[in-house]
Amino acid sequence: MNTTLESRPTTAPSATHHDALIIGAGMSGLYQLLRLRRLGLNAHILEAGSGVGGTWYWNRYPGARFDSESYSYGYSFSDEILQEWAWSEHFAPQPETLRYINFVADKFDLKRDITFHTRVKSAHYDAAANLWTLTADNGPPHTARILITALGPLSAPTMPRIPGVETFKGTAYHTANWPHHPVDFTGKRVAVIGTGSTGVQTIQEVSKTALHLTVFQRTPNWCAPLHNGKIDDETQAQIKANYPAMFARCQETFACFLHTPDPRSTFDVTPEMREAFFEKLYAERGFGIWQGNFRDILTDRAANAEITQFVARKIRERVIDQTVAEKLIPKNHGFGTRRVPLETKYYEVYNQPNVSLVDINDTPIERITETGIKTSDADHDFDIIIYATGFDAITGSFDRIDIRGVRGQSLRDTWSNGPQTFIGVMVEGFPNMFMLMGPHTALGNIPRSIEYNVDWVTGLVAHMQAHTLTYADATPDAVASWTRHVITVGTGLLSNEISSWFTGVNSNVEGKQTRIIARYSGSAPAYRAWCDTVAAGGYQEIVLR
Ligand code: NA7
Repeated sequence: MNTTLESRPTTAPSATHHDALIIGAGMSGLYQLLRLRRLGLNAHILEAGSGVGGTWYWNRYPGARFDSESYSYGYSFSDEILQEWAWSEHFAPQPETLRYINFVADKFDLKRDITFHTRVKSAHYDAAANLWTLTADNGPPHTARILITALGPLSAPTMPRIPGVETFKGTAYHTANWPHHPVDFTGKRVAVIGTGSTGVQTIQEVSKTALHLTVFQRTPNWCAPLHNGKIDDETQAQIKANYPAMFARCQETFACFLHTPDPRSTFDVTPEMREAFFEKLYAERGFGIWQGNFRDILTDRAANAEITQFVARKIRERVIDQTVAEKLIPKNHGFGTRRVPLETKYYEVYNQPNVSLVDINDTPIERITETGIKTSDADHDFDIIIYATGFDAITGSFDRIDIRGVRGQSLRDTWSNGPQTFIGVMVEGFPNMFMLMGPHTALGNIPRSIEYNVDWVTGLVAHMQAHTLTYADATPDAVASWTRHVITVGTGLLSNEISSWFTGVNSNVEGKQTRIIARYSGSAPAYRAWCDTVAAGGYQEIVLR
């Protein structure tokens, strides 16, 4: 192979060397591997798990499934895959998604360039050699000219900081570290802590078989019906025939979902029309009620109050015990300002005799004991405790690796007051490090954003190859201006005024109690336009040599 980016290490002679190293074999890492391989680079993935899939490899908890339509979530780059793979449900369950990702990896023979069971601990840039050296929890160090982080924005699970967590003598799981064997809840007393979208999916499923399920809720979320269903043969044929149009639509919408905001404002229509529109959305599949609602529901408080009151009414109608209903209705944030969990009979679960809800604002958890959970007013005994307590999102997976740049500075310190990036892909002083789904990128329907991100990085790497360039670093001005832009675009959004993983807050992580603008919250088309302009302009915002 003869590429300009090919490089021989001058340091760490015992290290394994590649042209490019990718951390993570999830959907972004796999596609990036394929694209770099097609450029002729010797690219390699280091992956902590025993298989591919990232999010879909780790999150095997009961009930885990897509909240975006399956066919809008898969890779779009290969017609062959699109025609050969058939999704069974509108919102596929996790085992099917994991099979799909394995199918793609096998189709392109990607696994031969992946080292599994290898969790990267450090990545240090050596300025003299212009190389990155990575060390992992096992095996030799690895060196490469190019480092791609494909870590995933939701891949650093966090346990609650509750005294006694380690003392419980029953079985305990975090949803993102779920075992690979089935867990039987029959006849078991089960606790679930956490009511984000993971908790909601888990609760629905566990409540079907558990002897008793107790849900420990700190903040209720505004959930909306998923309306999942099997895909029949006729619909399957239509989906396969319409892929180009469907992906074209995803490229046009705000967040790459099939749904995009209605052009009308909430108060452009009469109260009757508004109610009818909300009813229609509530009866439709997927994120329509969140992503396809009136265009001002996430920016105008009065507009937001309308949809919020509508969904609150629905909860009151669906839950029999009105004391429980009131506990399930969020009081500190409006509909859609945090990630909306999609549900299938979630609220009805609380009408079952084998389910109870503990509002830990009323009766706080004091500690985990050997036999269960002690709140301020009772000792609850359990056989199984499930922690659906979420992730140190967006920056957490970076913080867990000791990443150091040109001056030996750590990325963690560089971002101590919030991330600073150039288009969410580069950080000044960390040359040749490219982030996929890093902070400040447009997330939305993640695989759509991943494909764009990977294509953009691949374009830059190809440009470097073509011009015999071996060094790329964003200028301080480019980083400052993108970071300012991200903050400007995010200002005024109601979702940036409430703590959640969207705003980088995690009560279980030291130093993550202050809200930051962690995501690019403009539209995906606007994000792509900015990035396309950079490429078309010859990458002037990047020092290339
Ligand atoms: P989330 O959405 O961050 O939810 C975590 C939940 O766990 C949430 O209800 C938290 O309550 C709760 N939590 C966290 N720590 C504690 C402690 N210490 N005590 C009690 N309750 C706690 O994570 P998910 O995994 O559900 O979803 C993450 C994303 O993955 C999701 O949005 C999808 O995009 C995929 P809180 O709200 O902080 O009061």
